[in-house]
This record gives sequence, structure tokens and C-alpha cells, in this order.
Amino acid sequence: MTSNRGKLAEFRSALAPLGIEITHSEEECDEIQADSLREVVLSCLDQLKGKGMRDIVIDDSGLFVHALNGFPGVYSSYALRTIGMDGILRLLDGKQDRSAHFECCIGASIGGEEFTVSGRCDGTIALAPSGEEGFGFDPIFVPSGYYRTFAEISITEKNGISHRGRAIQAFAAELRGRIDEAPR
Ligand code: ITT
Repeated sequence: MTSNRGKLAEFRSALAPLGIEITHSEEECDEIQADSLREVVLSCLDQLKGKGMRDIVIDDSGLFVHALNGFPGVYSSYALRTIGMDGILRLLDGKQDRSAHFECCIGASIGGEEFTVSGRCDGTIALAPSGEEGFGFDPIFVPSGYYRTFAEISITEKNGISHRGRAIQAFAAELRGRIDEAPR
């Protein structure tokens, strides 16, 4: 799964209570051009299965800015590397609607069964970056009900409300259901 160590720790802490251990793989997949995170995730699962991998968990996330018709969305890493947070702020100059959401899609292929789950966190884009915590677009994203950005709250607080935290909880619930239903 992910090359991002912070994410690995989040997955581990959610899945350890289920007795499920997760390890990190360096295996890469080509990110296809697609409209949704789910399409990207499903394509990546296919590529990894094609390389002979089994029991795979992967995730993909992005920031969807509503006044920009969902940009950067599936292109979030690329947008961060190129136009950066300042670029997003410039694109929103003069726009009334600063609403946005983060989304995370987790896909798994376990014991020959494939499924995806998602998590979403709604909020707004701040007028300027603020805060040192987190990564990516955290300094410009203010989750709904908060006045601080993701980069101004602790990682534990962020995990409790974030797209990834929610997707991981949904993933753990899905796995728990599958374990309970499995023949003994
Ligand atoms: P891997 O694909 O290797 O797992 P990544 O850093 O590219 O790591 P994602 O595909 O999940 O991570 O996310 C794509 C981009 O979306 C990421 O580079 C950030 O710019 C942004 N992003 C995703 N989740 C975020 C979060 O919780 N806080 C801030 N930015 C985030």
C-alpha cells in the first residue's frame, strides 16, 4: 500500500484491533487519467493483481474545490507540485463560493474479493495558508464547524473528522462485517 508513512500508521491503528496486520509495499502503479478516485483505485488494484500481488489495500485522496468544478480532485498531487496552494488561492480570487471537500477512496482485494469504500470531509478554502501540522493542502482547508485549518489542529483531531479517517473507519467496518460473515 501507500508510500506515505503517516497513512500507514493510520491504517495500522484502525486495523490492529481486528487482528489484521498491514505492511508497506514499494510496488507502484500508473495513475490513469480518470474522473473519480474510485476509477483510479480500481485501475491500480488491477495493475497490482496483474503483477501477481495478493491481499492488497490501496488508497487515493484529493481536494475537490466546488467553484473550480472539482479541480484539483484526482490531480491533487500534481496540482500541489505545480501551482501549489498559492495557485489554488489565486484561482479562487474574487469567488464567493470557497466550499470544498476532501475525499479518500480505499480499495482492497482480499481473499479474491474486491471492494472500495470512501470517506469525505467538507469545509472551505481559507483566504491564506495557516498552520504547520499535517501535509499537502492542510494549511488552506478549514473543516466545517471549525475556524482553524487542518494544519492548525492535532493529527488525532484531524483523524477523527478527516476524509481518510472516515474512509479507514468504513474500511474497518466493512472488514469486520466480512470476517463475521465468513464460514468458520
Ligand atoms: P500516495 O499516493 O503515495 O499514497 P500521496 O501523497 O500522493 O501519497 P494521495 O494520493 O492520497 O497521497 O493524495 C493526493 C494529494 O491530495 C496529496 O498529494 C495532497 O496534496 C492531497 N491530500 C490528500 N489527502 C490530504 C490531506 O489529508 N491533507 C492535505 N492534503 C491532502
